Amino acid sequence: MAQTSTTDLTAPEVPPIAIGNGGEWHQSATADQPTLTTNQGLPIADNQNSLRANPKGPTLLEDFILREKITHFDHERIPERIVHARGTGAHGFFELTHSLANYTIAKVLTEVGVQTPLFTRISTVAGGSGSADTPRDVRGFAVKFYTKEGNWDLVGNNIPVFFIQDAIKFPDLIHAVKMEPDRGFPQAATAHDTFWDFISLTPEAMHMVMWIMSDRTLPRSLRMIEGFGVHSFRLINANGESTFVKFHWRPKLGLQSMLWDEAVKIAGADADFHRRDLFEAISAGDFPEWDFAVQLFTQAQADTFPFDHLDATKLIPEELVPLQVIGRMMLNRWPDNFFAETEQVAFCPSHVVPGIDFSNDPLLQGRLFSYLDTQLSRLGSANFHQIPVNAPQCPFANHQRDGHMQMAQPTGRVAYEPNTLAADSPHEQPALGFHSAEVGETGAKGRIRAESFADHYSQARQFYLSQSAYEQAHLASALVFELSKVEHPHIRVAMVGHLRHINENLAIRVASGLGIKELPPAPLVAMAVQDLELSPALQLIGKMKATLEGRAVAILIADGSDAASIVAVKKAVTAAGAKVKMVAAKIGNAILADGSVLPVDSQLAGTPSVLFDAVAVILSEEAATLLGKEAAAIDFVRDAFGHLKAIAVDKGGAALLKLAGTQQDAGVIAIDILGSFVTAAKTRQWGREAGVRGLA
Ligand code: HDE
Repeated sequence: MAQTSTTDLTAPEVPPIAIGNGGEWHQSATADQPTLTTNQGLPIADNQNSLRANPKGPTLLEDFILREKITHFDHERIPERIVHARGTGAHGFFELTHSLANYTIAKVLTEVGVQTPLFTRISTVAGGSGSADTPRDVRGFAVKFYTKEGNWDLVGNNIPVFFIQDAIKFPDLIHAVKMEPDRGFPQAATAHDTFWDFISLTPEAMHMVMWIMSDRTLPRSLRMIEGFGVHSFRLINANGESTFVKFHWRPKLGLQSMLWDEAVKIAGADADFHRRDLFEAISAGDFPEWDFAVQLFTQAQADTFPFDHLDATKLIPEELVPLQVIGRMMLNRWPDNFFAETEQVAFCPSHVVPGIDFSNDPLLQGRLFSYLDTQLSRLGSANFHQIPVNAPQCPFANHQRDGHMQMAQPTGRVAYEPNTLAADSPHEQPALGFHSAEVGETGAKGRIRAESFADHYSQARQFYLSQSAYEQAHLASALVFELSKVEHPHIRVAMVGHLRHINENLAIRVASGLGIKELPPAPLVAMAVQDLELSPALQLIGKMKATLEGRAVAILIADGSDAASIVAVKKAVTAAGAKVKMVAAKIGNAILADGSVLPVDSQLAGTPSVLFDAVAVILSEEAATLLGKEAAAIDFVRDAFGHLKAIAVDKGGAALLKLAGTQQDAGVIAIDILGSFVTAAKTRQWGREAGVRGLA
């Protein structure tokens, strides 16, 4: 159900409405209002009626105004992205805090203090553009830096590894995950046969499977996700020496995820939950921020890693190569127009600047082709770089010309280089221009996967074992949920076989959740699974920040609630950085016990507690009795408890919890010890989980 945003809601002064022939309404223009025109600039006198042969007669073909308007409307849509169709974006800047001048000549990475404008789009992968924000899915994390030396697009994800090692498998992966072709469902979901069929036949995906079944794919807010460039890239310095680099974004608000049950319910309560959250934060001046960090390493170091860094199904643990924070990104401006900017923005991993180059990662190599290619069918023209959101913000010039929707109007007779006829025409610049890293290549051509890409399970094991017990339980339960939606038993069994290579106990938990009595044999492996050192940095709960910054608290109230308690809760949680909403059975005003009038922000039936991080329930005892008969109120408190949230209660609040059959625990806190509530609200009541949910 739709929610209103934090915009100026005061009614504008509207000119009077006149009733014309047939009772239709015309809003007459004031002198200072711009005139409505056709695309040719013709002033329009009547935008309510088409041209008809007589008042009840047919519409005339002659009506060029109608035809122009409808024709434009008919062609309003462009193809949505094949993957990552659902996304939201914002403008901002990148500021470098530490120079990488020893490693690269890229100005964006060497000029400390300079702010580089950028546009960032965060997306889900599988769903269509109209799908919900909260399915279990990877989030795309694409940043276009408008640098002085051209656009640099860092097109990454919120997970540091990928499903496959070679680009040639990408269309199969995506066909398997998208809705099944014969039935047209499920939308935005991996929990179906074709996805798990493909995965069960693709052992290289097992590490990514651990990540997507973890809570990483259920972010609480897009402001609370990490971003990764995934592939190794190269930095090239002034001497032409190159160093490998992995790029990372780290959210200042810390990582936080939803529980699966919350994600499911939020999809119904507010399908735009993430988009709205980002919009509201930026509108309120609460600008999301990420640290930008790099892992730098040489070929000699890479040779000692127990995996191949060119294999995108592997990550480099932070414990092996520490992250160096070198800058920050802030998103501080919402686009003026969703279509013009967020929909038309075209990211391409091949957009780099001098000093940044590609590695031989075969997945990256395929991407270098795909993104430019897809823009041609999505944006319809080789001139997509002229769309304002895609255009470099530095001078750019070459001799490419013409094409659909050419906006530039070059002058002169020269459209080639070299030339002697136009001294001021663009020429190549060996000193300033882009140079590829000088890398020697030897060996025989062939469709061959390197031996070093053969280990598919060691990092999957490392990931699973590095998680906290709560996260392991969520991951195992996610696998049970997903595989229980798979109709073909042999696919479920095959997946359990793979899990045995990752961790026997995980395989047992999942098998038991799926009712598989006997563990299937594990598939043959090309390479023995290694026990890598655990990496606590891979945890999510471990990276949560105990804070209410960027979080939201609901206060459930009714007529007769205690004003002083409401004020005290609001003050305490606002001081800790949270946004507060008053929720009541009716929108409008509540008349509190002391006779004061308090505006209500949201109606209870449309505002379940899943939309908040913590709740307070402040009610008179009569109101509690009344709300005890209201399913939405019972769900409100029962879900808050089931979702491990801190709950502050006064006497009436406690009575409602009792009516909802909710237990008491350390996370249910009397309103008079507000400090404890604020502390508890900054995290989840993890200890409660075993008592409220049967996890695998
Ligand atoms: Fe993409 N991917 N991808 N991808 N990808 C697209 O480009 C592709 C991959 C990622 O907000 C498409 O403009 C291939 C990895 C993001 O606009 C398309 C392969 C990673 C976005 C495409 C991959 C990504 C896309 C669809 C395997 C993380 C959204 C529309 C070789 C590092 C960008 C478009 C935005 C979008 C192809 C794998 C991230 C079809 C062939 C790995 C964030 O070109």
